[in-house]
Amino acid sequence: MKALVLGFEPFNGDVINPAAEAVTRLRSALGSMGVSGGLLPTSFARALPALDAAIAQARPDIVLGVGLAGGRSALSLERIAINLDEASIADNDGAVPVGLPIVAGGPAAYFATLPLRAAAAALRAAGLPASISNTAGTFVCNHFFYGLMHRAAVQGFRGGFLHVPYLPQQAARHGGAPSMAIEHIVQGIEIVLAVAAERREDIVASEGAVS
Ligand code: PCA
Repeated sequence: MKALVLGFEPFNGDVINPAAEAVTRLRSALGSMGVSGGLLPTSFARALPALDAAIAQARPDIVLGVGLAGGRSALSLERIAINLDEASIADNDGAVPVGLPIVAGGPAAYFATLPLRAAAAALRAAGLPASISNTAGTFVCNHFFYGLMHRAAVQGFRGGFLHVPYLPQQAARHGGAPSMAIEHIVQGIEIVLAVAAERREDIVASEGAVS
């Protein structure tokens, strides 16, 4: 079993992104699962080509994208990626796409194929705030997540996306915003991977069956 974890670089003028910080701190193996990490440009044009290059190199069974959702208080397991780019800020190339499909003629949405409820339960059992989110937004993270699941459906690997809170040093600049220490974000990613290595997705087939 091989996992590939890709984290987004800083964006919107910030100099740090907890997602990028976390992927460089992951252990290279979790039990029998090999883990490789990589960075993603926060760019509508370049994020999916970077994904393709990383997949070609790592040949993963599981791909987890990680991005910042500033303002959220918990590790957010994203359930659904939608076929829409609708930016309200510029990406790192200055692009602000509005009302555009990600894959013309593609399905409206894809579900993550990781065991989200089991992962959320495991995160909470470890003392980490966690929730399942039903929107990854319509910026670069959703764009990447949709492209990831489109590829997963064709290529046969499993995929998902985790949004993480601000780091404390970022929250200090955004008065009152919630934050999470980098150690806890890293621990959370590793828990999600470990649960995903053990069990299949929990939508449809085993609805409600997390034990
Ligand atoms: N978060 C943004 C893009 C990059 C990132 O880390 C998002 O949620 O779309």
